[in-house]
Amino acid sequence: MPIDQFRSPDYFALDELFTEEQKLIRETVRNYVKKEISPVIEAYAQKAEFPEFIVPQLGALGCFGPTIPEVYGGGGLDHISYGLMMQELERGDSGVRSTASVQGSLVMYPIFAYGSEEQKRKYLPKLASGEWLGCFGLTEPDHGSDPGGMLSHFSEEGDHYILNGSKMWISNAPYAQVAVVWAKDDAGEIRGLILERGMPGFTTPHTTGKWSLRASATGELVFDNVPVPKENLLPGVKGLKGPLGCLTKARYGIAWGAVGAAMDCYHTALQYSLERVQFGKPIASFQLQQKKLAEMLTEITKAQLMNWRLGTLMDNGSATPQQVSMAKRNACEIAANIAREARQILGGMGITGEYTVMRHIMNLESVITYEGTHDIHLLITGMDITGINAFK
Ligand code: TGC
Ligand code: FAD
Repeated sequence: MPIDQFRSPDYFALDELFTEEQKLIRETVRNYVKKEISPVIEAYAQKAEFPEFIVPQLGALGCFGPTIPEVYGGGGLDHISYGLMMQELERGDSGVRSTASVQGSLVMYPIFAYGSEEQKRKYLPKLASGEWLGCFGLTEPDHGSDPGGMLSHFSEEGDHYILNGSKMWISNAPYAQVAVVWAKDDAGEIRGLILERGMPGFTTPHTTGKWSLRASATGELVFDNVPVPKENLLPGVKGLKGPLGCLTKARYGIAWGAVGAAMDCYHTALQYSLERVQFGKPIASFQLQQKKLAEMLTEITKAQLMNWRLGTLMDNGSATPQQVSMAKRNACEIAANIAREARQILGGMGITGEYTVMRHIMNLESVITYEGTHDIHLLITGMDITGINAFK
């Protein structure tokens, strides 16, 4: 792959809205991606291998739990900084951002928001540093968009619970030491449990054959009469709002991340179109190619502005989950469209691993589906504006 010479499009001078600290954080993660991720990620994706070496590196960089307070090993940062980190990681590869999203928003966040003080002290620092990798088990074979119907179940037995059931499509699962798992108790209430690798009856089979997110490890979680100590129950939440609250945090990160992938595709297509000569001229001089590039930049700019505003709302505590759904859905849609247009600008070269675009296209097929599908986020917006639930 050519050397990563990414330059960020900033057509509406958004940099003026970021603090010096936010810009420094962005540059640090961008430089990390250029140095450590871009040179090797295509090979990992081609081999469908998880680059395990990134876990301690992302921890050292502060990409795990950037908004969690420092006392628990987090970064104590604002949401714009968190968003910029996710943007830069996904600019490199959606799978790398996925690793960070799951660890920070879906494993550390529920332990921070719903966990006991002992649980926070035991798990958060090791997860923040990347000493431990975590995963989040909500989706089941028969319950994806409708997680409220989950079948995983636990019952009390003496000083512990016995957990049975299974989860599928779980990012990080094959490598995780810790799993935050959502299951129903005897009263049918959804609760969160912290599982650790090595608990009897707990296995994490690897999911193979993916054409998307190939550099991210995906697996199942299988619970066969797993004894879970009672102190591993998250005491602070009951019901579907527990996992959905974590998803709001993670979907926000995806809104920024998908724009990062779009920015990379735009940058690649612009450079290529200026260098590639056909009919005696750079292809950038043809109106059809300029239309593609101009529309890409317009959509990136709109999405950047939406993310920035959403970040400020997250920081003042007034962002709604529905606003997050709109931003996640919009970012995934524009990124998927931009990636496809960029691939066309690259002609035949666009399908090769010489360039990042085809990998982004394939990755975005997962990003547009996980953490709530494109349809589900549209229905969330529809319900918010009409007051009518069209899910059921
Ligand atoms: P519903 O009755 O609407 O809601 C149940 C309770 O939850 C509350 N709530 C939320 N709370 C916080 N944040 C949100 N985003 C929330 N959305 C809803 C709601 O107020 C209610 O609270 P309460 O107090 O009344 O009990 O639930 P429903 O069963 O009708 O389902 C609604 C629906 C379809 C929107 C929801 O279930 C949904 O979002 N489905 C999509 C499932 C999903 O996103 N799964 C993601 C799995 S994890 C994943 O994909 C990780 S990939 C990570 C990576 O690799 O990057
Ligand atoms: P389904 O829910 O079966 O949906 C199939 C289609 O039906 C979709 O187009 C959907 O939009 C549509 N549909 C469903 N309901 C409705 C409705 N009411 N109205 C209109 N259309 C509807 N999950 C985790 O818990 N943890 C993870 O770490 C995780 N990582 C993932 C990693 C990858 C690579 C992938 C692909 C998935 C991951 N997921 C994870 C699962 C992901 O969240 C689900 O795939 C997603 O929520 C959709 O569920 P489903 O695949 O069962 O599709």
